Amino acid sequence: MRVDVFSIFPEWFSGPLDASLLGRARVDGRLEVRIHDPRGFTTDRHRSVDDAPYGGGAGMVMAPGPLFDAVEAVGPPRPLLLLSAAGRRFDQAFAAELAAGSGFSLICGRYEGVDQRVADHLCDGELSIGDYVLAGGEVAAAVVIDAVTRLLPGVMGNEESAGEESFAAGLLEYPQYTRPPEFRGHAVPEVLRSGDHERVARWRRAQSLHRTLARRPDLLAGRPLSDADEALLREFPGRFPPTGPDH
Ligand code: JCQ
Repeated sequence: MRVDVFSIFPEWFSGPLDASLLGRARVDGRLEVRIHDPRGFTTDRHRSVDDAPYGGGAGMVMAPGPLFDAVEAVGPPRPLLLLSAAGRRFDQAFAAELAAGSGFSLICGRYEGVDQRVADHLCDGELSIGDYVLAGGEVAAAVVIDAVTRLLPGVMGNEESAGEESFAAGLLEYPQYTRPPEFRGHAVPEVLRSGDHERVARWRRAQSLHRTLARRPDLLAGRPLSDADEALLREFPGRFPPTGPDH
């Protein structure tokens, strides 16, 4: 998987891309990320990448020239996507689409925005990671690269987890526990220590369903539960437990 990123803060990526899963994927040759600085494609004495907005108003706008020049010089893999709160919402389905291809590219905006001609005549689309405003697209680019990379073949150490996730696709995860069996008076649910793997699997799915119904009913909207899932909720009627600090 090849990912090209256009950012005026290329040094920002050295931490996120070197650590943990992304760092290992790159060392293993499953992911290649190239960061390009549009400033390197400026021609003026001050190497400016931004300018005042036409029509007036506060702040600065990223100029089209350096971004067009950088993209045309590099020939990055497509689709080329602009990170922007005005874009199509990034989700797991789109992460899977990108992971199924051989590469994609991202443009990180900064300042008050990016000249509209970049979105209209250079990029293939605009991508949002959520309804909040970021100081720049770098954080959003790291989110997209992370979500795509963990879907690449051979990247996750545990290949089983991918299949388990698809079984529970569209539901929230069930709660996980590890040792000790009792911590500050709070016990691990008995079923998880029972050794009954079939019952554990049913309990986990019931917990995923309870959690999703309570916290993210929008994920189930329009799709009624199957008879089997209704039966699981009757077998394990406990609502997802309330959480809160002990103090
Ligand atoms: C992405 N949700 C929020 C920052 C300007 C396109 O112009 C700009 C883009 C950004 C970064 O993107 C976001 C964002 N998803 O803010 C400034």
